[in-house]
Amino acid sequence: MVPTQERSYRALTVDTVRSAVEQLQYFEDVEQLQVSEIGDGNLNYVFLLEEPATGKSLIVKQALPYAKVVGESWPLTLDRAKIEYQSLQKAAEVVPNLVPVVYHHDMEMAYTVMEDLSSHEILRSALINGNQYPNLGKDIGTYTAQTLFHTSDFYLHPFTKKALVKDFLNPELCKITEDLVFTDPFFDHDTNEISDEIRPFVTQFWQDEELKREAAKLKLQFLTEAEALLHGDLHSGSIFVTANSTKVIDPEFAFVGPIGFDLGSFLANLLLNYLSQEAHMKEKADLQVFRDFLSDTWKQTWETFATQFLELCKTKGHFTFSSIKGVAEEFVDKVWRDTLGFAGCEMVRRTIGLAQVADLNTIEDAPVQIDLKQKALTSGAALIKNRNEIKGINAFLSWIQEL
Ligand code: SR1
Ligand code: MG
Repeated sequence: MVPTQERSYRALTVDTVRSAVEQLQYFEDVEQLQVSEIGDGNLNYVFLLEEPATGKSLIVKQALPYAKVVGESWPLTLDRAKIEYQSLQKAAEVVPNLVPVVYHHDMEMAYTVMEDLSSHEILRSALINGNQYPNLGKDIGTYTAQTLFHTSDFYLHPFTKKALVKDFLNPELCKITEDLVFTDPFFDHDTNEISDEIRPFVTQFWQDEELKREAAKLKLQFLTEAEALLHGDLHSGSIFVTANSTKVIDPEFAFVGPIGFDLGSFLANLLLNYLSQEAHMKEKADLQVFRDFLSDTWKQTWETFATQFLELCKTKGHFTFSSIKGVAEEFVDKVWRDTLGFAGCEMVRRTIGLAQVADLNTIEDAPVQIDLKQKALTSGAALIKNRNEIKGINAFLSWIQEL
């Protein structure tokens, strides 16, 4: 039997995408829409549909049956579009102001119609340009605390929790992370992208047995610890910002996993930007101010997450032991250690693995870029190996000063 997906799926084009919004009766005249494909991610098509007469606009995001970043030789499940849609819906139950509004999802065609966030900027480019967002830490701390608590065993009935695990198995996208984050960058694998100039350093890096042992432990945690429904890919390319708005997008890697993975992904991308600013910021005084902003952002993220998560355990928790002193607190301490370790893995993968970051790769001065990539690898490895020794946010902020 032909699976439903294959029976009716067609890739949309700028000419056919109007059909995706016709039935919504959102626009006055779909024939008058201006359409452009604006996707710059690794996996999907993203169409922007604009109606000049009314000033209205929408986004149609469609999954392709392969990974766009590599091409048709890397087939990839269309199920990820449904996972993303369901994950956005779940997040909207608890943080509606921190995710885009979703108008429609078509399972067979694997597309979702959602709010146009063109008024926002992607956080990665905004940070590279040196822009500051005072609410960012509080918003990401709130997003993580609320989405993760409400999908964890601290809140859900065990039957509901297990149904959630089943609904969000997402094996193919998890496998991408298992390979690209937790395996390939620690070995000489052909998915890695390593220039000749940095290869001798990386070859040494791969000799570190302790690093590999600790990375293996983190990989096993990712494979086995079903703590809460994660975003699954919370880097600075998955966050849209304005001066007073933050929107988390793109949760197609969502699955029930270890909470520290979301926080660690966010932290790693702040740290990569922190390092890269040595090249992007021309004035030393500006560099210090901007790095202080990044450190403050992480402090606010962590403190907001920890405070809200513990408060939720106290006020809304259904886990019998939550009322016992220290149970929730020790869990949050464990999340802290995991966050540092996962951040280290994400730093390593974004430096030498597949899908690297513009923060480092747009540095034009080659020796400076190599030097900063080496620093990123060393810092990532230090986080992986020392995650149990950096105890708490203040110790971490001192550690950053040494970078
Ligand atoms: C083949 S997908 C490569 C990367 O893009 C996504 O953003 C994820 O981070 C994934 O690992
Ligand atoms: Mg993405």
